[in-house]
Amino acid sequence: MVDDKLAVTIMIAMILAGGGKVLIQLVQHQQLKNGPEPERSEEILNNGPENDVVGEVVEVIDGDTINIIVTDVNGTKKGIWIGKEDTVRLAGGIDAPEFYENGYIKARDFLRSLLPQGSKIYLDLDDLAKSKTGRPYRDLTSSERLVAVVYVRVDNRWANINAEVLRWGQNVFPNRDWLAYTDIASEFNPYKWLEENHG
Ligand SMILES: [Ca+2]
Ligand SMILES: [Ca+2]
Repeated sequence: MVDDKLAVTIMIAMILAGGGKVLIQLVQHQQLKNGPEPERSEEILNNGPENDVVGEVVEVIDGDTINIIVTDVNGTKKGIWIGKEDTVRLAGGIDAPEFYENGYIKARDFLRSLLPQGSKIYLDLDDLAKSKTGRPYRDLTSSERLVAVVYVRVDNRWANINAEVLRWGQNVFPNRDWLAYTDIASEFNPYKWLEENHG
């Protein structure tokens, strides 16, 4: 009873302080930590694709990397925390241009147009990805970014952002090798994304 009152007081204080949705979710998450497994959100239960993580776009870094804030995680996926920022690398071996390469700005801006700041996104984590230190779903760089297919809901359909980037890239910069990392283990097949009528 006392704990409940305290939690409510903290939440009200945070709302008053303009702490925002994420902090409230953090508090709620803390409360659940010692209790039973929290119920999954509607999006994760009622999935189209495999929704392992729900999040919001904080920033598009370049044509294949984004920063997100995690708002929900499928409980079986370890090492990802609600309320924390994480970096996501588009899975499937996709490689957009680096800042010193031709097409960098255009590729970055294309991804920004698909994922404006605050966009709600759904991640299908790459179950075969593993960092050098053994963390699952993460890439081989020292920043150990999450590797995933990013989905957004457009009306009633799921848009696969990885597929959109790959198709756009091959179309606009056909001389670039957009699939530079297909030798790294992945559960996804990017060549399928290039087939006609892929959703
Ligand atoms: Ca790149
Ligand atoms: Ca997966």
